[in-house]
Amino acid sequence: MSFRLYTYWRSSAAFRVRIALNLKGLAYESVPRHLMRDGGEQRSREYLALNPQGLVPALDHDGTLLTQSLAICEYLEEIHPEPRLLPGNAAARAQVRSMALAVACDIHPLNNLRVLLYLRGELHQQDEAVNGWARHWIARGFEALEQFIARHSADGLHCYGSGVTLADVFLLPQVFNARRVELDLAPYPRIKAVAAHLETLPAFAAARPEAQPDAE
Ligand SMILES: N[C@@H](CCC(=O)N[C@@H](CS)C(=O)NCC(=O)O)C(=O)O
Repeated sequence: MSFRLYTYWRSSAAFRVRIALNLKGLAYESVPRHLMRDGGEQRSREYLALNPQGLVPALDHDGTLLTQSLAICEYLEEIHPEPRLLPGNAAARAQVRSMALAVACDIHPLNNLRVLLYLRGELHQQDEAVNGWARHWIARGFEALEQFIARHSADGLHCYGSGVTLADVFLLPQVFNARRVELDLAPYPRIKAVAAHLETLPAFAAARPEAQPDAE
């Protein structure tokens, strides 16, 4: 069984998959694609042939190519169920997915590189306005996630219950993005407490951007 992960050290979507692979104890080869160099290696003809969306991550598992971080994480959960990242109960699973999707569908896409480049380029916005945009949409998402954690966390250290789930796998990379744009996290004490705990876990620590072979 061999895994090749098309990744970029700062990509929060690739960060999610790195965490999931680490949690499952699945070794993988990193295949970095630099998102800025030469106009973005994710837009090269060779990479678009793998992922027509021109986004990282993509995971090659023994010749099967998978894209979209949530689909990849759920695939890993299905082929390698332990440790479980989705609860056994249908309602609980939906609630965990709901938190992961709040990040993947509602927060992150508005702050993705190509969106920020469009704001800077075609819409002629300055860095401060672009960073303000990123902070605004992360803050809106975090306000809701703070309430979800209040509702679902059993220990204040995890988004859901008292163990790691896909909600945590998706939250921590978004917290890294929030720090990058200097969002004040003080209004989100529950998110801060969960993130502080997750950062102590080896699977999360090994997946962080600075620990990647292509980190600059
Ligand atoms: N929904 C996708 C998002 C993937 C994505 O947006 N990846 C970013 C890096 S975090 C990317 O490749 N951006 C390149 C670009 O915007 O050109 C997923 O979850 O995999």
